[in-house]
Amino acid sequence: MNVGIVCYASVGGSGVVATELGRVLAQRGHEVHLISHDPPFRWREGEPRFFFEHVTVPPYPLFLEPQYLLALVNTIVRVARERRLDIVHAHYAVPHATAAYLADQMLSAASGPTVPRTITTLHGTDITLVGSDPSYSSVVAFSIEQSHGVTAVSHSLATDTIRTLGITRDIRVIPNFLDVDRYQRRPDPALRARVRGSDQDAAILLHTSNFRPVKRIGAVVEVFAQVRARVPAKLVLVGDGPERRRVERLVTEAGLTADVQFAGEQPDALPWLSIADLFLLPSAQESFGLSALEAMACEVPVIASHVGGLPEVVTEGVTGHLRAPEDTAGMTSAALALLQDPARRLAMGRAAADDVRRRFQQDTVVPVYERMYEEVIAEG
Ligand code: GMT
Repeated sequence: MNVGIVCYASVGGSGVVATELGRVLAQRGHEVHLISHDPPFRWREGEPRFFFEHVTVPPYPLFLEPQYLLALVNTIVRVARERRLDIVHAHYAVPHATAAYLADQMLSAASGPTVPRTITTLHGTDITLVGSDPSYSSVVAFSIEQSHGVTAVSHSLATDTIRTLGITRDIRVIPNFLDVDRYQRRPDPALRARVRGSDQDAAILLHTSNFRPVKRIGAVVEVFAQVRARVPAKLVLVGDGPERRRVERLVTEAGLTADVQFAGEQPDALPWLSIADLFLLPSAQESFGLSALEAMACEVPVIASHVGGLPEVVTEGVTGHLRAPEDTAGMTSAALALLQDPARRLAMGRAAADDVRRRFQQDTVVPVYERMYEEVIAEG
């Protein structure tokens, strides 16, 4: 098949999933065109059958706001015609599902080769935060209804979409996935020793995200401060984003600067995940929690919020612990119990990696997307 994948290029779960899906589809023999405003950060030039199509938004002094949607629709139509796309797969509904719908209308109206079928994958904030905002909700709901196929990354997100946007069509749940041959714990004693510094007995707690308010990094620091009061520990914060300065201030005010390291945005989180003893994700909302899945694959038990799709990823007491988002005391107790029982923590880490292999590996999940493409093409 010839597949156009529309996604965001910025560091964020939906762009990562879209790019990895494209990569695996290309490896499986399909021709894949990633359509975005910049090369997605996981995309590399030169991989066979895996191309990047740039959306150019020309500036014009009259426009105070860039006309991204129009440029995107135009690019989808161009790529569909030039590359004879069979599928346009929009990742993140806002505004990609709308762009796919408009492109479909244009291509259907013109006589020409077969018109690609459209699929929208819902990732989370496109529904829970952005898409359900009254400023967008009508057009987002309409565009989702008009897609020839719709998927959501968790049952929780599918339910939220039906509840908040009143969607009536079938939403298929296809979970996020990982390349488990790559995502494995790869111990790096030098990095671990460097993070521990003068405290070589310290446990390492880790959080990775794009530092947005929904991630509640203040709660990460709070849990860490309470853990640190009881056992030697270090906290590594991987990523960057709007909350960074505020979190830096919190760390300074709590007198924790010697024990908290800001690692910044990392092209590869694997070395950091591989030195961690626990992963913290106390988000206010999380439709799936790809970062938790990455931690699990690296044998790191997850302490997270019991929200959204996280209970579909983390199994309470088996691969991690889930508490109400505001229950930082509960998260602290769960973290301390694991740190004070290394055998249990290690067993939980191994169970987590096994679970990722069993339920979330790319060789199992990507064929489900492939079958869905075939189905929507057959229905066309
Ligand atoms: O949450 C983010 O920071 C980014 C966001 C995105 O769309 O890029 O993530 C959402 O999609 C990810 C991939 O499907 C999910 O793993 C995240 O849970 C989801 N984020 C939220 O629901 C807050």
